Amino acid sequence: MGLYKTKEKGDKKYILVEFPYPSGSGLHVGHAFSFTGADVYARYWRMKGKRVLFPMGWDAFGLPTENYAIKTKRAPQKVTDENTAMFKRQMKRLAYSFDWEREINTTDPDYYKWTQWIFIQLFKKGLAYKKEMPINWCPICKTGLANEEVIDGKCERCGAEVSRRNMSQWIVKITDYADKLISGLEKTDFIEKVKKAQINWIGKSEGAKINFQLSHACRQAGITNYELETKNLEVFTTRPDTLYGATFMVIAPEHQLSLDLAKKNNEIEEYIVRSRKKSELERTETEKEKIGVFSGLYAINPINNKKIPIWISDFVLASYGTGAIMSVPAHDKRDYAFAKKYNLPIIKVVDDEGRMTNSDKLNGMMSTEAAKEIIKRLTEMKIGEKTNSYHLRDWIFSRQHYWGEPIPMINCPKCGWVPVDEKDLPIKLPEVEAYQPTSTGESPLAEIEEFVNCKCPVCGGTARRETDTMPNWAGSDWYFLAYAMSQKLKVRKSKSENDVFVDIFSDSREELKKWLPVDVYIGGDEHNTLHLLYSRFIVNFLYDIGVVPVAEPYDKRLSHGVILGPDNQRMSKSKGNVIMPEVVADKYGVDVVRLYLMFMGPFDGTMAWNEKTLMGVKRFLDKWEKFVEKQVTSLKSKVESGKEVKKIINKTVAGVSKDVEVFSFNTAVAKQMEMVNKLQVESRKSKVEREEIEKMIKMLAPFAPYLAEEMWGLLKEEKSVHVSFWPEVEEKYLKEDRITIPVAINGKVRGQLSIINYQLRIKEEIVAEARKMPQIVKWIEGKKIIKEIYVPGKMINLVIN
Ligand code: ANZ
Ligand code: ZN
Repeated sequence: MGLYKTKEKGDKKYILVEFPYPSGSGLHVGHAFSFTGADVYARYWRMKGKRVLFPMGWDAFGLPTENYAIKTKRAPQKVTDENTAMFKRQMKRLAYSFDWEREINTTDPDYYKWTQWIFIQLFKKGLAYKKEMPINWCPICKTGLANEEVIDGKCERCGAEVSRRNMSQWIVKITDYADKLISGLEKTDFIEKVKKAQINWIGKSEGAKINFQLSHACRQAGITNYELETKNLEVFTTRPDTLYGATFMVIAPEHQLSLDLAKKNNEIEEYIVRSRKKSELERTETEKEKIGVFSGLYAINPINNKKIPIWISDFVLASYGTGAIMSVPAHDKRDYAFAKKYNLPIIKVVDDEGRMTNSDKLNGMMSTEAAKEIIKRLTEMKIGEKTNSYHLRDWIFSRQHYWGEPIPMINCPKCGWVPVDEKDLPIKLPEVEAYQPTSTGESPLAEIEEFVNCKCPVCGGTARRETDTMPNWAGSDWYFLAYAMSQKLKVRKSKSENDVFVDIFSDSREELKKWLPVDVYIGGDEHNTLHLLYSRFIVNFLYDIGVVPVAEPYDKRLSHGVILGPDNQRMSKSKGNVIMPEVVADKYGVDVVRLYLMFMGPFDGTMAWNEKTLMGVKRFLDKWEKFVEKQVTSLKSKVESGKEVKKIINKTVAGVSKDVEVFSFNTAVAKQMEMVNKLQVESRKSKVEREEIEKMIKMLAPFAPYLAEEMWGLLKEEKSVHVSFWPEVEEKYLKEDRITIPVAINGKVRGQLSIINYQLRIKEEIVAEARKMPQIVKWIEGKKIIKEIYVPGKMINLVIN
């Protein structure tokens, strides 16, 4: 018992694998694949004497459980409890060596108390604010939908066309951390693909802001009576060098100027209404035809004082840059399409050599230089400056759903939005009768008066509680911190509810220092953008407010591969090609499942399930067992292995160690297969001594823990093989073998070839080396080689005519 409890001493190794969403259908083979890889890795380092932290928990808030609860009228917490119990049983069955004492669950109030606490800290630092934002709205279900619930623009539940609707939402200002989230990557050891995913998602563009004055002339032309809030138009451009080519401007339909104009202009108003229905993706697709309306206004291009028309079109997004652009149709595809459609002038300002043209005094200058020059001039005139823009958006943090963490905020008529007093955390989810959102799109919490009505923590007056809950990402933002602090979380739990508030983070300072950062984080490609970014942001933030000792939570990030069904298709219930690891384990045993998963291909590969290979793995385990059993029984008298046996085993230990350390589990298994084959031949001549048998068993232990333990038992060891130490490699057996063999032409010896490790090499390689020897080249040059004979380790004979 307690074999895998986290040790207190030694070098730390924090091995994290993404915690699952405990769905009703149980652990699937994708889980089993990544968990087995992580488990082999954890077991290996534990045997190497490291202080390994290898925890597991449940990311259990979210829609599938809520939808199931709505359908079956059961409490989501009950459903979650059942599902986690099933997952846990299945994980234990598959022999994953998690430290269950550190298990956490995001839906446990003692856990989400801290998810709420983190939100309050964000609010206190000005990083959470409330704002009207469009949400997906299903007019039939009368409910807001998460993006995941919108499939091809339709409601996942009823199939109705989803529209957009404005609702007041909590927004978290992740954009304040855009630069840090890019530069912080330098401190990490993520694989390149993951770093790229992070950088692309943040999408930093370097460019300039330029201010265009609205033309007075145009305002006199009949529209002066409009009370325009905007007197000038600021744009963001990545190409300030093309300013001479800006022949018109385009503003987003949601831009303040568009909204002002719409008050008096039906055409514009209609256009805005139509655009609202479209998704951003639809709006920005380059292939789609660009349609717009003329605003009736003109602006002045500050570089040449030319009057240019201002158009309204939805290919310009309100949420990026300034929501307005200067259009340079000669150098931008979308602008070009728009100019063609509406017959607007196109002026080329950079030639094919990258030199300026049609740009007055800048003509002939390289465009990169011109960009600097233009920014300099605009800055002097105080109408522009160098700036960056980020595609990353602030994070919409509100969900109008039941099954999530209540956002711990209170709206007071006198004080506005104020956070819940920290002493009152957690704000627990109240029990409700029905779990679907209300007809106004609010969460069902809005209908529970006892929940909603509260006292303002600042002035004591009557106030109303926020009824939105947090997004699914919130609980997984900091769970790896919770594992490290789990003992403290538990202590809190055992204390009475109205206990004084104790800041668990400062209470766990030592634990956090002891374990962070996570050394290796294993997860799926699908989480390489959002989850990784959100959790990195939260930890960066917690670091800034002095709560955690590191800014970057993860050192290495690794993505595991995907397992397809036997038909080479993605597994899905509808295709009927789903493999359940538990079912396979029932049939062939846990060790076979584990070893097969590790052997089937590279850890980051995409592989189809293959019953034949699985049977091959099973045969190997049988062979391995028979071999080891036989050797153990012949151990009665003291035996000593021959040198060849020692060489084979020590080389395998060296190879397997290296492979496991770089997550090359399939080759680590292949090496053990090859080892048994060689030993079967060798053992006819020589015995295998106890020490070497131990090595074999230990090497298999991380992969096939049951069989290894059983064979270990035959050796009458007192303690489990799983607390033994990983075998040492005896270097002397790793030395390269070098032999010299004669090379003959038509039977006559013409030279001597020296070969390294001949046992490990194939005929073709060795013959190729012989053919390159100068003494041999002079005999075979221009001749045809009819036959190549190689007697392994003995000689080569080339037959020519
Ligand atoms: C003039 C120009 C000339 C531009 C040229 C590009 C090429 P990225 O790289 O994505 O940052 N833009 C700016 N704000 C926009 C918005 N809210 N919606 C749609 N487009 C917007 O793109 C920046 C470029 O996209 C900006 O530079 C602007 O067009 C456009 F030859 O300005 B450019
Ligand atoms: Zn108040």
